[in-house]
Amino acid sequence: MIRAKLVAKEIKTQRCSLKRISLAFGFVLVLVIFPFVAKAQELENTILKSSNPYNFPVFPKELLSRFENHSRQKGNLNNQIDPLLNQDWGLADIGFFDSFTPLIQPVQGQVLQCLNQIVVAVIDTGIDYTHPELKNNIWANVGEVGPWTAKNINSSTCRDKSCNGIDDDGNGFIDDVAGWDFVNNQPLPYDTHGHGTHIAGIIAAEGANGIGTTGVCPTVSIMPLKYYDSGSNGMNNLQNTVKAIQYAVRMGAHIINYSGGGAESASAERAAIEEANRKGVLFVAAAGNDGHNNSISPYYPASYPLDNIIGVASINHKNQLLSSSNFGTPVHIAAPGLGILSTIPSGKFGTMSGTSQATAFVTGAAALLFSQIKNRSSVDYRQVKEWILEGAKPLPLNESRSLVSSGLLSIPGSLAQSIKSSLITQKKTSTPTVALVPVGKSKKRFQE
Ligand SMILES: [Ca+2]
Ligand SMILES: [Ca+2]
Ligand SMILES: [Ca+2]
Repeated sequence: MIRAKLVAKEIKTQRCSLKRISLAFGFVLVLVIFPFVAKAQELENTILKSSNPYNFPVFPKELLSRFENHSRQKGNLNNQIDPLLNQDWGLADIGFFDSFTPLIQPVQGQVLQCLNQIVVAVIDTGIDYTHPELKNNIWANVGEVGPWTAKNINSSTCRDKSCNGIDDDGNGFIDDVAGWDFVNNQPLPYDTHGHGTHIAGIIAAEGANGIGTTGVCPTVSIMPLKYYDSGSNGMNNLQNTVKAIQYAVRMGAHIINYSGGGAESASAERAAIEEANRKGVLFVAAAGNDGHNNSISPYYPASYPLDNIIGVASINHKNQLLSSSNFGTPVHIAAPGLGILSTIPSGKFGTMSGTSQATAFVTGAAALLFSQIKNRSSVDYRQVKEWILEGAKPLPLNESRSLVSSGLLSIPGSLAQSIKSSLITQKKTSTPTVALVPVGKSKKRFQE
């Protein structure tokens, strides 16, 4: 109750309306750019509706069977080219193809892998967990899976903890088998907006499966946490944000990706991120899409002075800051954020723009770096944040504005930092080799 009171107190400010405007602005960008979607590949994806009152899809059968087996076997690449990869200028810009991909022959004789044990909480509009690029990378709450039999065997058709209406792991959430929908307070965090699915794809779209594109860390686990709904008011969005952060920390996320925010701080939100800090959880946050200097006009949560936060600005394909992107020294790093191709609900692909997309690139890079650490129990986010910031590339100097405190996200740069540390595992192994169409030679050049 104290938490609700604290949150309510903060709501007296303009924070909440700003928070809504910020995300609404992102949605406008989506609408403007959505004609590109017509060029994108569409996939058949039959969605089975469950019996929940919101008519959200049930979890895919493959997902549930994987849960039941308690097996997280992933990374079995079927070695097919992802057909939209050459449209993904953001991956090329951050040097993804130079140093890490399960798809191409390693440049430096070593192959880096993303681990499904690394969990990234995506606190957003939900995720289309049925999307063929994402369904194999959805986090599993092992405390809510496994055989279950009702005392009266005829009283229920459910035979699994995921559907028994019981909070089997005692975390306060019933049947939260794959995250939680804080908007509707139920266990199917489905995305009816599109934003969260897009973010999840940038981080973890499955690689080398012959579909769409690939995420920066294509086998990492994504924990879907739905906090935002365009029909909800700002107070609810903020309260749901706090609950989602607390859930992510409690359930063992290593990284939290958050694209929302506003001009006013909220003590409950800050406290939740401080708790994440104490637990060693990295919090990657969008710098905001207002085009202002965060040194003068802070944007929260990105601007809380907590050392587990990485604030992210957005750039175009010329490495110039977007006019819509917030900037200034409280912002740590910049990443691609214009016309970014990724997954959208119902098995589709499309482009979206903003600091949200840039944030997801940094989160993917953090997941990649976490995956390389030999002994994660002795290393936390501080090391990963240091590698990312110290490995950044310089941004163009002709900008009149003070940009960000480090520079542009660079996968090779951050990996070079990590290798120096001797905390990572370097592997030499033979790997699948697939010829890619170099991004620079693609006829489908990105157009601003
Ligand atoms: Ca539970
Ligand atoms: Ca249950
Ligand atoms: Ca793919």
